[in-house]
Amino acid sequence: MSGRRGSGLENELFGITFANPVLLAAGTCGFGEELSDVVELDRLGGFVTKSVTLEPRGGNPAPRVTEFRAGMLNSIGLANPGARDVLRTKLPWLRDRIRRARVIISVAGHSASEYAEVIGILDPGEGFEGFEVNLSCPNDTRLGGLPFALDPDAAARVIEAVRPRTQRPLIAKLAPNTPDFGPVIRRLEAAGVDGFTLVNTMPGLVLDPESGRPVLGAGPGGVSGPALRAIGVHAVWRAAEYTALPLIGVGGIAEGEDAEQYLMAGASLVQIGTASFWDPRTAERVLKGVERAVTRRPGGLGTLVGLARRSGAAQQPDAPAEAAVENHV
Ligand code: RRO
Repeated sequence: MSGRRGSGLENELFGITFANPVLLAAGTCGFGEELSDVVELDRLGGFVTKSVTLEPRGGNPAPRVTEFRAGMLNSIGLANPGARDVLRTKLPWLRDRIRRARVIISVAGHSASEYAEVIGILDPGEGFEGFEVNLSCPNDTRLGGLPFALDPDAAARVIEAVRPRTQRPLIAKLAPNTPDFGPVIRRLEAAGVDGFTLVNTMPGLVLDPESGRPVLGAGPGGVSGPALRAIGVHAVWRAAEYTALPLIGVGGIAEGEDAEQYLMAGASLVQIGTASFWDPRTAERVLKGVERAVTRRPGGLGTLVGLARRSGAAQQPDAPAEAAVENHV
């Protein structure tokens, strides 16, 4: 069975043991319960919940999702029941029903203090291991401004505000359209994050050719699916130049070899998003592919993680001297 002890797929990161490196991405599996009839969640390394805000949010006007040839565009608008309801109704289900998969709660907000309040409410709950701090939602930017992840000072203020509220791991989710990952990674590391997820969706727009109007009710949205894969792999590869903290790769993974690219670029875990909507068994298929790739290599998962960087192919003329590449396996 995938992920059994000695399978070579186990991975200890942030003080948590993941049975295998394949997780479901935030926003694609609700709070677990919604998917539990179609996906055997405990076969996976884990999953990340929908982002939780302080107050309940109804989300953006329909349609919220549309497909195009290279992927999907969404503008859900952070629809979620709010932190207090998640504590009361979602966490107990996770505590009672999830045995082996590691659960990460995604959190979001409009201000540093809102993130801190959300984490303050959820932290005493049970049934999860850590927080993914969503600093990069393209559809719900900090009031009147950029997503936090595109403003290293603002992003650091969020982590500084939440760090004292929890001892659990904090994983910052970054944006694909970050011009240079160095500044934001350095600031967030100094503020106390434990790792990074790369990447959120890419801002995009699909217009109806007849009317000339945006197809989505909210107008623009976030691009995911195959169109995002090369962008995400590149982001992980770049980020690994700046940090030795664990990286989680997400964007356009549908097959084992897509996940392998992320691992080779320097990710220790991967998340499956859009492809699960098209086939809920995608994550299990990706896991089987990764298992085959790991079995082919005598050193297990450790030989895959960061392989592209160790091969020398990643050497850039502008790579920082202190470039940090470590295997988190
Ligand atoms: O809810 C959304 O519209 C949404 C979020 Br919070 C996010 O982080 N990324 C995305 O593509 N959509």
